[in-house]
Amino acid sequence: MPAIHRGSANNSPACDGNGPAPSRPLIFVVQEHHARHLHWDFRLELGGVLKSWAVPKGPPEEPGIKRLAMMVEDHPLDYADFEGEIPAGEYGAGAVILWDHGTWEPQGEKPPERLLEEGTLKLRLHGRRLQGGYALVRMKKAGENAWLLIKERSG
Ligand SMILES: [Mn+2]
Repeated sequence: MPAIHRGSANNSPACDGNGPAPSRPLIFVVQEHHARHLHWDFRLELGGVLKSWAVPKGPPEEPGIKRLAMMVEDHPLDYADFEGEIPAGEYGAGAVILWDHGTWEPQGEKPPERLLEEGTLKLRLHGRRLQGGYALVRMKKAGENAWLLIKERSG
């Protein structure tokens, strides 16, 4: 078993137990998905996966607008640059178009994983289309998976 060094010469930030944070910015993508019902898949890199929401009307671009966002299963990170045709007969069959991509920053003092568990995550997006302050807020009365994706008025 390898020794774990905790010497005082180690000035790196305290480990929070969630593994090392990536040394590059976190990525986000939005994929326009022409499945049986057109929707946009909003995906945020977090904890080595893409946390994912299906947004039937697309992510808001104007301040103050809220859109229903249904949380779906995590996707692997390497799905972030997928574009193309999901074959007929497979789940989600139809064209997938990369609608936006960029980086994002969680806001707030607590780890973003915890904020998601609690049901309110504020973030800043740096994409080609989506820019500035957003919030993801779980709708408690509408079922476990229903969230709102909100473009905030300030920034
Ligand atoms: Mn989809």
